Amino acid sequence: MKPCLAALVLLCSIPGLAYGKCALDAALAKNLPATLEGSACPPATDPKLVALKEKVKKEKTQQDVTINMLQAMAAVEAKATDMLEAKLKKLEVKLSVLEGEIKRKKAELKVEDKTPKKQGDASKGDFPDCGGIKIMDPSMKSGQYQIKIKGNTQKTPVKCDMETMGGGWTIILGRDASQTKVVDFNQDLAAYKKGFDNPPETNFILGLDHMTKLTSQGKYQLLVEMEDFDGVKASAMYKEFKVGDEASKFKLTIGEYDEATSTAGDALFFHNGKPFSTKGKDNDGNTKVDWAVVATGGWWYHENGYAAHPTGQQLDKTKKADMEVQTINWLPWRGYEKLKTISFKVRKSDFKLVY
Ligand SMILES: [Ca+2]
Repeated sequence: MKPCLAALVLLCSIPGLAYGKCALDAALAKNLPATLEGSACPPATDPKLVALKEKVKKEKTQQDVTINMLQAMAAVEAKATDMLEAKLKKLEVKLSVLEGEIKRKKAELKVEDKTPKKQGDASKGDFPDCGGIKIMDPSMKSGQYQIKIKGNTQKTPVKCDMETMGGGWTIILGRDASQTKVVDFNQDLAAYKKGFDNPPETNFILGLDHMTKLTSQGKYQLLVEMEDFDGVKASAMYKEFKVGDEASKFKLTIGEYDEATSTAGDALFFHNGKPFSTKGKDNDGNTKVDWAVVATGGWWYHENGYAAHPTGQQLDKTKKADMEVQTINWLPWRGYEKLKTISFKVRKSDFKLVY
């Protein structure tokens, strides 16, 4: 027996391992130049063969990703249609309710609120979130503050939005692709647990551990704001946002999308109930695609990828990613077209300013 044939027989006798490999080699060898033709078992280290195999593997991954991208887009479009139909029905009811609402609000304004202001010192981190600081002193401006999240021994530096819709928003994620300082969001679970770019500037995420504790302090609503590269803005409001603990793989809970105040379309329904995935922690439920690796971010990836992707690469207008699933996106609004900015802000549902 020729040495090569002997090696082939030996390799192919290992069940489930060598047979597929040899069969693939043989199939690939058919497309190779004449020098390799007829070889029963071409050497595995042949650079042409290795490159070919790599190419086939890459094309397969790209194919899987494309199929999933289309499925995600279809789900988003179906949801948008459903929502439009529901909206039409709701509008009629709303119209009749509005009059009563206006009367009620007018009456409320006349009643003086006797609730005492909360006492404390914002500079000492006496408050559990930005809403607490704003309620204590409504004159507080947007910027960096220290908060003391229940269950944490340390204070946490956070960025607060003290203006939008009454203010009091704790910003848990911020992206701005136009910034020259680039922050890498392709990080592992340890980094996402802790959060990065602290204290927060423009491209940052509050740690998952902090998100878990923060959103356990009460019921929180979520405001997502975004802007494209033409300066057009959109937003999405959700009535609930909650992050589970590490045992639940930081499971995401997303409440009802608030159509009345939102313009960007609902993307987060797609991620509701999903665990968090990062490189090294593939929890997306898709056995063929490792979405955190393919999309180069950490996120509550769905088995078909994502409908929202604020943790994509920080790419300015002129720059391109290797794959379009690697950018900052909000599918119902701009599809896979990359966005310039996006931010996620949370505030207690019962937030109310006391003047
Ligand atoms: Ca996967």
